[in-house]
Amino acid sequence: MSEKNEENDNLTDGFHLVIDALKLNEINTIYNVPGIPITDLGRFMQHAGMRVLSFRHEQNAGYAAAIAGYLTQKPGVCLTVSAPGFLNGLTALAHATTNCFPMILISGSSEREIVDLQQGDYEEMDQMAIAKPLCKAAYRVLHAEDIGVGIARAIRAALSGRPGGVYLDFPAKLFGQVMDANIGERSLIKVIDPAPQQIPSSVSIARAVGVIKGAQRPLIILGKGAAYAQVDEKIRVLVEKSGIPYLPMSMAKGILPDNHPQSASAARSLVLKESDVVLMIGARLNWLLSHGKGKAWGEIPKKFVQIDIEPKEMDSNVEIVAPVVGDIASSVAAMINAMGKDWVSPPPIWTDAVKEKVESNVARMAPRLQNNNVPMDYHGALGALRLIVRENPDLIFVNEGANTLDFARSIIDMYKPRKRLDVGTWGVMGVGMGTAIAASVETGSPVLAVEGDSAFGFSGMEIETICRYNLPVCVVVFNNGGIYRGTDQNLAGDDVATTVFVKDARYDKMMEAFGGKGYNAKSPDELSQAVSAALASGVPTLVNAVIDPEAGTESGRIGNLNPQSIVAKK
Ligand code: OXT
Ligand code: ADP
Ligand code: MG
Repeated sequence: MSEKNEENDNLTDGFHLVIDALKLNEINTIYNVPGIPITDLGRFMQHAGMRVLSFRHEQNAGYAAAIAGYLTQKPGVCLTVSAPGFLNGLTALAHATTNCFPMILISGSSEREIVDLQQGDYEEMDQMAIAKPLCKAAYRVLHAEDIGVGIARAIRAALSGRPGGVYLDFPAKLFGQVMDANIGERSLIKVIDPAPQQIPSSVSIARAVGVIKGAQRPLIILGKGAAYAQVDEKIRVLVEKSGIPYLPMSMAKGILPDNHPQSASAARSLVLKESDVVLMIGARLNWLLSHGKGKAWGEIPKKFVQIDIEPKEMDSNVEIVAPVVGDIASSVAAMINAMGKDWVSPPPIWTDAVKEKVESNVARMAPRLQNNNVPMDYHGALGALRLIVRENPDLIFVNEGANTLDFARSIIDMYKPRKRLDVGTWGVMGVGMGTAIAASVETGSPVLAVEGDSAFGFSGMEIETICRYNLPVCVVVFNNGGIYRGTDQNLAGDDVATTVFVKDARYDKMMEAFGGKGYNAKSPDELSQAVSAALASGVPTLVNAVIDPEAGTESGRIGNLNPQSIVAKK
């Protein structure tokens, strides 16, 4: 049991029951911003040996919790105060749910009696009603004896089936409620088997293998669900045994090393267009895959096979001819079995065509990555970082921005699973520092966060948090002076254009303000030296990488999603 006042040894209260319930379920790290009514909870948690990381803004604490869930397969917990703190954390809860990351947002709240009568309590808000549509499940606990149940339900809801975000509402009064310590202890629940195996039916496996066997130009797409599942070896065996080219989605890069001979990353357009059978593993046919139809997928009719734990995902955009509903570990193992000993690899005419395209795209890009231009362009800067990541395959690469994101995704090869963490399904700017902090805290690995200057601004104040906990995080700000570019002009007034920032800003000085090390890099060589020194130092660092303000394009590679105005074209 956690520490309590000795005089009240036979009593416990809401504060301590929350702590004991979390610890019983091996949740020992909390991402929070303190305040009424949860300040003491954080203090008691620290007393009880939990790691409580305090952030400067709840949204960043929430993004940290979300990615912690992804990395550990345990729900990451974000703890906030009521109404405004809760709302600040809510974006991250929705982000976790959207990305299928297990997370629990615990928020203190005002008194029910006053909230429900709308009598204007301190930070009054019906938080649970607001959270409900944005998460997998939402629960409120009113009585201390129900804390164990509330936390158990939250853990199970976050982890079982398709993982996601859960909201737990703890009204202020709950924390002070007192009860007999023994009864309290007995009320706690250790969740047994929170993410049970979901074995796919043998019929579905036979159907899936049959469809793939008949393919002339098969393709495997690996998504971040496959990375989350932590069955990297099984996936390697499936891919290699099948002989089928595979395309990793952004955060699935590294499940197999990006230099794997079957990787079709550098032939993305070709394999989407030319394939005839596509096996999706833990990836959804959402906007990132053009919904499985249209120009990106070309003229050749496709047959989609999909492995996913969520039955409702099937047929969400196009027909899935062979749905395999099951967890990835069980499904991939069953597929390998069903492929048998005499599996024949796809025709070389297909695999050779993919390889040729990969080689020609890689060769075309190679010289651009070696340029030492000043000011730097994206290729020169990322060409330098690419080598550093290759030499340090264990570092975690955090990435956000538009051009900074899109160029890095294709240029920086990943060699190990779950090492690339980025903006996810929604393309959210602001995940950067929370993600970097949690990645460091949860894994102990060094972190390299490559950030557009706009993207960095969303969570930049958390570099104080990075310094406070002395985390080995190196932030590289790709400073092109704006969103997409730093060259836009407002032709109609004195204000600068909407996408443009202060010129020649020195983000490295921000890091120095909090005791970290700052570097300013104007060329790829300087960038390489700065990042190498920064990583070697093992302390918080920030490199201001001066990027040509003209180098980017509007919205990076997704400019096609911008609506066009006929009026503006006049
Ligand atoms: O096959 P083809 O020929 O097509 O070529 C492909 C690959 O085969 C090839 N390739 C390679 N070639 C050679 N070698 C190698 N190794 C190799 N690997 C691949 O390269 C191409 C491209 O490959 P890729 O990337 O796989 O393919 P593609 O077609 O790009 O993939 C499609 C997608 C959709 C899967 C992919 O594009 C993708 O994942 N996109 C994600 C995009 C995304 O999420 N963007 C972020 C949002 S943008 C925008 O919304 C921004 N905002 C608004 C905003 C947001 N987002 N959030 C919030 C809270 N508020 C506001 C803002 C404010 S971005 C932004 C800030 C931007 O400014 P910054 O300063 O931060 O950043 P800068 O732009 O740098 O200034
Ligand atoms: P990406 O963006 O990389 O394509 P998505 O987030 O769209 O990936 O898809 C991930 C998918 O993985 C979701 O549909 C989710 O239900 C599924 N998933 C997550 N974990 C598992 C698992 N253990 N077994 C099977 N499917 C899973
Ligand atoms: Mg920028």
